[in-house]
Amino acid sequence: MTSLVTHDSFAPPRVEMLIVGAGITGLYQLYRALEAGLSAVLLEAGEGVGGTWFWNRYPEARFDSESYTYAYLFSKELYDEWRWSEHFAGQPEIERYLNHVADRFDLRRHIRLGTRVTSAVFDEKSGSYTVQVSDGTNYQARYLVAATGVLSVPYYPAVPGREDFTGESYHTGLWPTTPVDFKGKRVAVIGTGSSGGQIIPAIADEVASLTVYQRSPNWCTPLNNRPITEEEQQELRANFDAIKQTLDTSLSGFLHQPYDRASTDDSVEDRQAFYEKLWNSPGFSKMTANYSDFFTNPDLRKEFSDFIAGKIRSIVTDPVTADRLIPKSHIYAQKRPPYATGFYEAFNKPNVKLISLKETPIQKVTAKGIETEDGFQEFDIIVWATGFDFARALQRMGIRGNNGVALENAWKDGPHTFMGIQAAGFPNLFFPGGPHGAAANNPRYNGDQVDFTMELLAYMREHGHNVVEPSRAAEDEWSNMVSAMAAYSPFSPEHSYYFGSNIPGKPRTFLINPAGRGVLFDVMTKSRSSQFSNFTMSQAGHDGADDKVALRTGEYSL
Ligand code: NA7
Repeated sequence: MTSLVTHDSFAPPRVEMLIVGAGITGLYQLYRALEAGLSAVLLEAGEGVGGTWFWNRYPEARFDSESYTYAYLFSKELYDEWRWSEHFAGQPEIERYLNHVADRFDLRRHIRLGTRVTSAVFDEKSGSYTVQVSDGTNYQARYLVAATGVLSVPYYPAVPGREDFTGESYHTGLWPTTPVDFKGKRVAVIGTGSSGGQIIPAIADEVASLTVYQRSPNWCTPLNNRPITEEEQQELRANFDAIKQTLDTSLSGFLHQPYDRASTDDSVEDRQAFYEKLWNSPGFSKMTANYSDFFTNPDLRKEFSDFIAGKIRSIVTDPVTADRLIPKSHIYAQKRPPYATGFYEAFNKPNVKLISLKETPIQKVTAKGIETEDGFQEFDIIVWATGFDFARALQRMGIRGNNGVALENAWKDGPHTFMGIQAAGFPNLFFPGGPHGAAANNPRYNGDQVDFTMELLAYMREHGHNVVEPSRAAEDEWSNMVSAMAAYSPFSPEHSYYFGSNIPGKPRTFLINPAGRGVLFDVMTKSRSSQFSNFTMSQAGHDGADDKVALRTGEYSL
């Protein structure tokens, strides 16, 4: 086994790149680091690889981007040999895929599972991070890549008595690896976002009773999933180059073709027929292949919302329940919409009941169940499908940059970044897939960020640099762009977790890239062609050992 990291009784393990998080972005980063000849270790808190697709293993957790557009494109061999069974794969298949990738590219020996970072402090003299982890190991890392994701810190609302419940209690984002037996149980699901939208219809048939506690309804539309036929499998393989080209350049990172007509080009009747077509189309195409003025015309989004309201009324037989399931305070795309299968139909089952928390708020959770203003109900299982503290993971890792400044303090009013890749004052820290990043099909954006980082590091190596951070001017320009363009985003500061609106006390600031992939590409191109002039680079003194020398002489075996 190759020795990649130094380790003796005096020196901490030294590594050129330490990656945190074995999700889709972290695994890709590890692959690219090793390909470039860097010594690299990946630390993952979970007991398996997969990130989001390890933790969110609740029934019916699945992609709502097409499987082959969410998966890796860096290896044609990998693409050819992996046959996704469905257009939108379920969690078990996704987890198998990511494990296959870890094995296929011999990544596993660089991965430490069950290992959580507790602090990462930058040392200006050596130009490296000292990273402490939960098992007591202290790593010395030249580059620290936090591939910690944006939907990785589960949020539990502060409901009185939540911890008093003596039955089984689960958060969808922290689902156990041992199966949960729902059969014949009295179950409560709290939350009707994407996770609630998936788990509710999945368990409705087997439970004795299912009570859904909904605070705000969502514009949930059908995922329209189906198996990939043999003919489609062959097409997917035959068209790899064209598919890759589209996905590498598409502004949304999807294969969906934008529609070339504006809503004003069509009559009211034609628009209704078009909405019907969209209703039956896969996943996100309801947004990405909608009329060309979809994102700029709230009247159109209102009309599309009314169309969906009509669908809800036509599916849900009880008119009171149907009305409760129709959003009144936001229109389509002001919040990230869920795509699910059989969500509204589930409320027609005799054992499924909807409680509107707007009408009857939860008063407390007790040892046996949930009490609302309307009365008390006993449960065997409570499922918290209550979402995440978006992009929070990065700030709770104990990162300190220049002059010992904590990232948590530097970002107390919200993240400041350059391209969602780096922050001024935090040299050699990269956070692909973090705040100010992806705004549509995430892995495509996150991959752009990893690729750019590797180009930057290659340039530095060529020019004798080993410390890099963006200039304040570049960071300000990007962060000001994020704030200014947020006003043009369809997402609403009052309703969308992209503004942190779901977490009490969280600063209301836009957390993704509102200008999309086009602007990201432009800024990257300009940066490259100016020899990365919007970054400050330097060569830190070595603390007695060159990384490469350490690499060759190290005893620590992976
Ligand atoms: P979401 O989309 O943030 O949904 C969380 C749900 O939990 C949503 O319905 C919330 O209602 C509800 N919630 C939050 N706090 C409370 C309290 N205090 N009481 C009752 N209900 C509450 O998270 P998901 O896990 O479903 O999806 C996250 C992402 O995963 C999704 O966007 C995709 O990218 C995949 P609210 O709307 O805030 O009133």
